[in-house]
Amino acid sequence: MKFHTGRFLSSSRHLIHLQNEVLKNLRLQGDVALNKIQQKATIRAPAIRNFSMHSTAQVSPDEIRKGFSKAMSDMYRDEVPLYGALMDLVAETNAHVLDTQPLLAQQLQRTGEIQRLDMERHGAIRLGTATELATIRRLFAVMGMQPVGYYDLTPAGVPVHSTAFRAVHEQALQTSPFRVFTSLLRLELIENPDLRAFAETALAKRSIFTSGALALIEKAENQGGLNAQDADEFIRQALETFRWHHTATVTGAQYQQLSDQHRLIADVVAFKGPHINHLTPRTLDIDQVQAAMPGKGITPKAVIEGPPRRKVPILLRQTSFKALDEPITFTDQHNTRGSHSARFGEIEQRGAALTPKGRALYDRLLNAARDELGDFPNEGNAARYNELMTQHFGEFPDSVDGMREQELAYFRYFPTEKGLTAGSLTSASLEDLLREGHVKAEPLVYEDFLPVSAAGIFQSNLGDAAQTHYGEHSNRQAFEQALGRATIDELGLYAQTQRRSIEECAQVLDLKLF
Ligand code: OOG
Ligand code: NI
Repeated sequence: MKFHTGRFLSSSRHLIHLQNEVLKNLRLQGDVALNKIQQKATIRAPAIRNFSMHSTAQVSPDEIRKGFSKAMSDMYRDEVPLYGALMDLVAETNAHVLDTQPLLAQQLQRTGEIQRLDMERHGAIRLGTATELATIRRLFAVMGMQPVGYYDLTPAGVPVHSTAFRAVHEQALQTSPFRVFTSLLRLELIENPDLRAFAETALAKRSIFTSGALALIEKAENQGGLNAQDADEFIRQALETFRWHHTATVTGAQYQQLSDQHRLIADVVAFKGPHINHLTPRTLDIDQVQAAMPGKGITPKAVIEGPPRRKVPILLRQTSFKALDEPITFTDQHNTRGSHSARFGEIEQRGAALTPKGRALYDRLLNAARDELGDFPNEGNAARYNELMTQHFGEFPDSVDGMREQELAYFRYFPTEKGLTAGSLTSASLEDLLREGHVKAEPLVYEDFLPVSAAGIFQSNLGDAAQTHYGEHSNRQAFEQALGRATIDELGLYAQTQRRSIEECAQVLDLKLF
């Protein structure tokens, strides 16, 4: 491998030097420094972004996303108090984990993840039409979010397919890791032609974006960005699309018909807009939070989705609490008499992104455990499911070295102090550098979602009526046509981040790597 010295690399080299200076100081100051970092991370997230105060220059999409994520969180906390309770519990647990696991705290400092921990959250929405999906793609692009991955949920009886809008570069993710799991309803799966026609008409009538949001999306596209004042206004206008509405757009009987077909269809078709249905904070120990939830009046679902507990976490583990019954007024009622449940709570713990080989192993072990269980995991078989998962995942190496040697995960490489002060290196292989302790490998965090887990989260909120079987196959092409562009392959993104970190190591250590 050969490296070029470019402007980008030399400035990132400077940055890494700075980071390492900071790290050196941190190590000296220990826990005190850690507390400072946490405080700083909290202080840095302002209550309401007000870009107008700064300048007339364009605001970076990453800053707009950061502001939007905060505004969304504030709105959701106001509307769903249990979300606030969950956030507090996660913050408490994370602080405890950082206090009691200094090695983990150091690792999070090295990778910079500690600065994004408090900002970390993902949400989800469900859309009804191709136009809505194409427009939301443009809206998210203003905030530097692109569609990553394609998820087909129909094998699990959920009539949607989805993508995740998120930032794609590690530096952008560092500013704000906000993601939105975005699903498109597959109306073609409604068998009853009258009901399908009704759903199509209802969706065609609604307009889920404010005219202000549409105008600012266009302005951003034409100008290549937004100035401070426009960015503030954009956040306010964009937020409206995700708001909860207490009134439905259909009669009680129509709602019932849609719901009888599939509760998810009613959730999309019967409302003015695609209300955000959850916002998920990231915890450092999901088992601890799961165990503490009942004590806070929150009832979690029976099993944690994703891989079992491990020393080196991989991919994504998630658990949720059931959607709340909320009062709704239908068009033929004057008072609030109906109810609808859509909004729920969820927490996640993120681990290493897996290579195609690692992912194939994960899928094989997960399928084996589920096949042996012979049923969807539920309250009745949860203990057995956990046992089977632990048993089958025994085959998955549970150490950084083991995962590296077998090329099961992606890593980021960081120069160590020893490497920085070594001085006399001229050329080396990555393996040499690792062996000599000049470079350290840290698992690259998984930024995406898992289809089987997503199906489990959907199911836990939909109840038994949702166990429909759809004959149709996955239709990525139709999804991308509706979206107006191809979805990005997440594995390529991880490989690029890994490669950039190796190049930066070579630059900082003034090395030619081979
Ligand atoms: C999305 C469910 C999937 C996740 O984290 O996998 C999800 C939805 O219910 O709309 O949130
Ligand atoms: Ni989620």
